[in-house]
Amino acid sequence: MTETKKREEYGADSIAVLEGLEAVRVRPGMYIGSTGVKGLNHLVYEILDNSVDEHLAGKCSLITVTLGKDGSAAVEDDGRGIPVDIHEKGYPAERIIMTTLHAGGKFDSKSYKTSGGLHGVGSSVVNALSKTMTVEVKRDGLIYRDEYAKGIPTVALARGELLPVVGKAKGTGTKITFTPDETIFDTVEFKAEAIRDRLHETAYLNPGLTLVFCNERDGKEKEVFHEAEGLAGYVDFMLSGDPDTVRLSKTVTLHGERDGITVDAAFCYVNDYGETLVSFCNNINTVEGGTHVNGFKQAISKSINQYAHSLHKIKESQNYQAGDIRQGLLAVVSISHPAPRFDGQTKTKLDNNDALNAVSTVVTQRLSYIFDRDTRLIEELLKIVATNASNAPGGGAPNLSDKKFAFEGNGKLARQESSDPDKCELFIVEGKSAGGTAKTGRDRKYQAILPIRGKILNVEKQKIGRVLDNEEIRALVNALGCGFSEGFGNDFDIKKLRYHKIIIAADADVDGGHISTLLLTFFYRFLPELIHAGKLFRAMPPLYRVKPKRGKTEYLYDDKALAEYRKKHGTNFDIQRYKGLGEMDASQLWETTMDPRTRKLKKITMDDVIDANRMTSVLMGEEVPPRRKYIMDNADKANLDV
Ligand code: 28G
Repeated sequence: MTETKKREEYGADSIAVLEGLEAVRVRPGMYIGSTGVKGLNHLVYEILDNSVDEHLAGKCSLITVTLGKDGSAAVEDDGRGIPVDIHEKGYPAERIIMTTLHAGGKFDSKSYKTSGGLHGVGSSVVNALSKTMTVEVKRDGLIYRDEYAKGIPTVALARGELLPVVGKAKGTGTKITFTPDETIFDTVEFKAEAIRDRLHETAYLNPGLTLVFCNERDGKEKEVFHEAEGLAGYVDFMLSGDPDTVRLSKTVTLHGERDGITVDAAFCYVNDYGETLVSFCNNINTVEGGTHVNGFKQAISKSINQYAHSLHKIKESQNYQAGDIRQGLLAVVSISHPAPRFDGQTKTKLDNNDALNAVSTVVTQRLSYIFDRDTRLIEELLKIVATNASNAPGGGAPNLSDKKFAFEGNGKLARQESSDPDKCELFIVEGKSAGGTAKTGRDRKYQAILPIRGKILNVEKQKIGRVLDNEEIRALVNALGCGFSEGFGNDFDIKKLRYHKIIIAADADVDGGHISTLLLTFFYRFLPELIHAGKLFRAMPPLYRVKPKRGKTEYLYDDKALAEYRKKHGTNFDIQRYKGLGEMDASQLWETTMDPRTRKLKKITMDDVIDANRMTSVLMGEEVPPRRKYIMDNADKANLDV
C-alpha cells in the first residue's frame, strides 16, 4: 500500500494516528525501554497488563499467555471484551484503542500508567512494533476479528462499518496475538522463563486470578498459576526456595485502605541477616522501594516498640533500633494507588508522599488489631527482636550506624591523587600479585587500587555485624566514602561517593568468579544504589595476546575475536593465553585492562537483576545459591560499555 493510499483510506483523523505509531517505531526505546530481549518481553507485559486491569475491574478471572512455535505471543482473557461498537470517530472502539498512542513514552517521563482503569494503554505501542497483530473480541455471542501490520489496519472498513464476525462466541473476552517486528528488535525470541515468572508473580499479587502459561516452543506442559494465599503465599514461596533459610515466626498478613490507597502486606521473620523487602505499586515491582516501603518500615518499627513497652520487654526510655527490628524480616508490600509517580534510576521508586502516610497508618492500625488478638504472635516477634538486639555488635540495643564509623584506616588501598569523583576510578583487584602490578601500572592521578585477597565473606548469610568485621569489606566501604544502606538506619549518601566508576577486576577462573560474585552480592545487598546509578563495572581483560612474525602485538578479548584473527593470519603468529591478571606486567595490564582509551568494561546493571528478581526465589537461593549464580550470569550478560 502506498503512503497516499494509506492516508486516503484512513481519513484525516488517521494521519495523526499513523504519525503517532511511526514515532513509536522511530524511537521504540522510549516506549518499551529497549529493543533487546527485555524490551521484547515488555510487549507481552503491556498486553498482559490490560488483561490484569480487566481483572482489577472485577471482570476477568482467567488469563492465558501462549508463546507460539511461529514466534508469536498470544494473550487471552475472559473479560468483557474490548468494545467494538462504532466510536465517535466512525470506527470501532477497538480500532481506536489499538492505533491511538496514549500519553508519552513511559520510559521517557514520569507518566506511568496506573493499572486499573486505563485499558488499552500500551497495546497501540505493541501494535506499532509488531509485524502482525490480530485482535479477537468475544461479545454479544459473536467473535469479531481485526488485523494489523506494523500498527496499520489490514482489514478495510468503511466509516461506520462493524468489524468482521468470524464465528459464534460462548462468553466474552479478548485475545490478542502478535508477532514482533524483527526489523525493530535485536532478537525476536521471547525469554520464556521471565514471562513465566512474571505470570507466577502476578498470580501472587492477584489471588483471585488464574494465569496459564503455554510455551508451544519447548513443547512443555502448560503451567497454571493460581495463588489463593496471595502475598502470604508469596512470602512462603520465597522461603521455600532456600533450604538455608528457616522461618522464625508465622506469616502475618494485613489489608486495609486509606485515602483511596489500598494496602496489602505479608511478613515473617527468618534466620537471615538484614531484611528482604519486595514491594509493588499497582502490580509494578518497585525495585528501588519508595514511600510505601518507608511507610511500612516506620509502622513495623513503631508497632514493635509500642508493644515492647506496653508488654514491659524494654524500659520506657529505651527503643529497639531499626537494625534489631529489620534483621530477618521477610516482607512483601503491595499497594494500589490512583495516581502513582515513579522516580529513581530505573523509575521503580514510588514517590507519592500520601503512600507513606497511608501505608504507615494502615499497617500500624492493622497490627494493633492483630497483636491485641494474638498475644502469642507479638510475644514471638518481640523475642526475635530481643535476640537480634542482644546479638548485635556491642550487645543491648545498639545503633548500627555508630559502629560503621568506627572503622580503622584503609590499610591496603592505594589512593589516587585527585579528589574529583567525576574523574576517579576505584579498581578492586583480586589477588596479591595482580594488585601490586595494578598499583604500578595505573594512572596514579585518577585510579585507586584496592587489592582483595582470599575469599571475602559471603554476605548472604552473615549477620550484619560480622560483615562489617571483615577487613576487606571495611577497606572497601572506607574507600567508597558513601556509607551504605541498611534499609532502616540508612545513612548512605551517593554524593559522598569518591569514584564515578567502581571496577571489579578478577580473573576469569573459578576463584575470580567466586570473589566477584561475592562482591556483587555485597553491592546488591548493601549498596544497590550504586548498581542503579550505573557505577559498578567489570573489567574485561583480554584472553589472548597475539603477535604475527612481522607486525604488531594485539590483544583479543574473546574466542570469536581469536577465530577471526586466525582467518586473517592462519597459523603464522605467536599466541599467549592469559589465565589471570597476574600474568601481565604493569604496562600490559595498563594497556589492556586499565587505560580508559583501550580497555573494555562491562557495566553491571540492575536491569538484569530486576528481570529475574521478579521471582525473588532466584535471589533467595536454591541448591546452588542462585542469587550468586544469577548475579554472576548477569554480570557476564551485561552490556559492553567500552
Ligand atoms: C487479551 C489481551 C489483552 C481488555 C477490556 C474491556 C473493556 C475495555 C479492555 O474498555 C475502553 C474506556 C473506559 C469504558 C470496558 C469492556 C467496559 C465495558 C471494557 C485486553 C471503556 C476500554 N466493556 N478488556 N478495554 N473503556 N483486555 N486484554 O486488552 O470506559 S482491554
